[in-house]
Amino acid sequence: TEALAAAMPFNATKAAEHGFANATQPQQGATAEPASRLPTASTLSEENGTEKTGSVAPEGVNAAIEPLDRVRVDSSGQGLTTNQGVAVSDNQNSLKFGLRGPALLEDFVLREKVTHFDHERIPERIVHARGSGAHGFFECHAPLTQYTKAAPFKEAGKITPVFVRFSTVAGERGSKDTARDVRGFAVKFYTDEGNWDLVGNNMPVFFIQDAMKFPDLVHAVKPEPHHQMPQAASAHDTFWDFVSLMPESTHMLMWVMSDRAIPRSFATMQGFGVHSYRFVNDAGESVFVKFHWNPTAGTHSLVWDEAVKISGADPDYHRRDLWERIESGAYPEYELGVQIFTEAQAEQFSFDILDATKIIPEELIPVQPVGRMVLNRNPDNFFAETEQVAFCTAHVVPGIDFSNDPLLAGRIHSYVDTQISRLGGPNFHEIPINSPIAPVHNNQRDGMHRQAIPRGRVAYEPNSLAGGCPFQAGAAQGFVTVPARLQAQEEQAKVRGKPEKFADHYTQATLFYESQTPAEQAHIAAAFRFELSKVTVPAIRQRTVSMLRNASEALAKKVAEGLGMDTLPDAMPLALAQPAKPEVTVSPPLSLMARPGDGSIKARKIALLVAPGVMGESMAQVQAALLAEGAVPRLVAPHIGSVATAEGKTLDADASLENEPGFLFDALVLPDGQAAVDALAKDGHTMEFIKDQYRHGKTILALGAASALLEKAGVPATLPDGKPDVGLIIAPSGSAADAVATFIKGIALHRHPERETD
Ligand code: HDE
Repeated sequence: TEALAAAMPFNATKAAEHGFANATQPQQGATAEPASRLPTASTLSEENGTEKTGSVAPEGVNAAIEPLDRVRVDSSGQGLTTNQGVAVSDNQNSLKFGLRGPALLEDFVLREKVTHFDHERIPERIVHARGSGAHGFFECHAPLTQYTKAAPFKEAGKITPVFVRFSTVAGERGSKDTARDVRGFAVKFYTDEGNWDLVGNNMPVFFIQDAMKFPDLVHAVKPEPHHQMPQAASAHDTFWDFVSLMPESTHMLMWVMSDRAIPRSFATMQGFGVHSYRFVNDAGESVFVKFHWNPTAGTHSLVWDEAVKISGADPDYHRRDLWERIESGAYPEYELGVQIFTEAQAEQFSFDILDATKIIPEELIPVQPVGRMVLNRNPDNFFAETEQVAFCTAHVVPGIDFSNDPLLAGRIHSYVDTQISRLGGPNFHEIPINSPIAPVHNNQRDGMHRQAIPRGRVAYEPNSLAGGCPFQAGAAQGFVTVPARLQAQEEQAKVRGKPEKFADHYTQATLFYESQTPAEQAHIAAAFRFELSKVTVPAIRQRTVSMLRNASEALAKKVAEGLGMDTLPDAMPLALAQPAKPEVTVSPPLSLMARPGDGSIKARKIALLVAPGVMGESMAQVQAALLAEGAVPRLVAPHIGSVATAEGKTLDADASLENEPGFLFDALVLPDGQAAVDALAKDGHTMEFIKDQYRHGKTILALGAASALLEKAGVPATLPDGKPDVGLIIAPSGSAADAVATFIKGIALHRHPERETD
């Protein structure tokens, strides 16, 4: 029927995959399938959106989803079949010769099932194996056509669908989310002029300057080859051996030892394109550009003790957070900013813009907001989408071009190459999550897993037999590489080497460290101390400290003290004796504190401790106020299930003190009601809960009788310097409704580092 044909635009003979197998045997004169049997367009995110949890993905906003509909399988109400569409009568027993007899080779149902199973795994990514993905859209603020003809920036309000994958770098596919590591921030824009992949990280610089060193870096950070330890960690000999012999890594080490390496959420970290790219406009004029993603929720990280504990209690912490934010309608959102500069400006900088170990301070070239990205839809299937998505720096569209950054050059090769082995051949672009929404027409043919069925006898160009099609698009439509600038005569020889400014390895490491708040500086020192304490070879520790002396004497001293070194080793000799004077020596936006966010507490997880005898009314007031702000309050009790309140009602506890410990929450409410307080005071978990919340700088609201719990846990009433602690709110009985407003403001500050003493 027409309705059926419309629902299966690509291949009507594959109806079973579309979830309505009966349609393969249409009855004479049959009418359209009932609507309930047609493939559903909704994902879990849509189905689970409720009034309570928030809105659902706006209809029609994501054009990249429609092509995926073609391959969506919805088995509800369907019978089981083989891959050939043959109905399976018995999915419990293999075919045997008699009940106790041998299994038979002819059992194609069993063999197909097991053979498929045997091949279910594909090689994991050599780096960035652990990742989580989401669909969304990019919306352009204003036309950027003065600089670029790239499709997403053509007009105000233009929507381009995206798929984003966040990842850690070093760990394997099943490793913990909260490892100290760089985070990948890869965005696939399905533009109407082809796919553009902006494959970035959550830090704007990198360890090395030249692709030649990438395999060495990765071999050094991965688990050591003889015993495969440690997993998802840089705290081991080979990593520090390598980086301490590569002083160009000093700047990146500052970032990785900072709280940036342990984000609270993918929704609260920045993203960066890292390299200088080019924008190209219609006239073929080009400028350089650096890309920045800034989270609307602000930047917010964990503290190390918290990250370590979370990795045990919830290794999927970031994946779960991303999923739950989207399911509840608290969509992660980021502003895209660009730093635009010319070749002439670049020549004046004290650093080389082709060097990926350098940033361009925002004071020098401001970051202009150009659009926003919203992640509003969870994938239907992790493997089909998040695992099979293939990002490539080589995927650019007209209007975007490369710079000569030698690290980028290596990447342009590597990503396509790695997909060929990871996804089993050259046709990975046909996997639904990778296929562009722009039409694809060329003379490439065959290869493993080919999906398209090209028609006709012509697979070459020029041709006359197909009227010259597909024809060359020409310079007006097609991608035209920006002609490289002519270089000075002496630079034109083939060389293996680097420009001189690449040899300044420390100026920007100093800039980063000097731009941090005291608490952040303390965390950096603690991270170096932690990592180097795991290094077993003293010479490697020494060499690292001698390298750090060139970036910051103060930091080197703190780290040396932390390692029990009596004297500081000599500073490492400089590769460039007199580095150029930097334009900027302190850059406040480099601190995470510079981006507090929009003040919202959406998706924050807040523990409301309860026990029998709790004053239920006051808890209900706090709970309602938090829900109204889009936060996620959870009632945590000595055990799950019902809890009797002082008012003779019951509450239903969502979690127990044991299965959801304190460090999994952003804030804490302690209950009023003497009996509840007495019961909680007896439970060792309560004390751990409160201590962790306090130590990790979380906002705590103690209602009425609960102040006794604070005392028992040894929580001081004021900060170490005697000043009031704004993150600690003690509300007398009956004042919960008033206190909750202060509590919410405290949570919006993310954390209270001024408490830290350890
Ligand atoms: Fe990657 N990188 N990389 N990288 N990278 C990969 O590609 C590589 C670099 C980044 O979620 C691989 O599909 C080389 C910088 C992200 O699927 C591989 C060099 C930056 C992801 C590869 C670099 C990145 C990858 C592994 C130095 C930040 C995950 C699997 C020349 C700007 C993408 C894959 C995803 C993944 C190579 C350096 C970011 C092997 C050779 C710098 C976010 O191709």
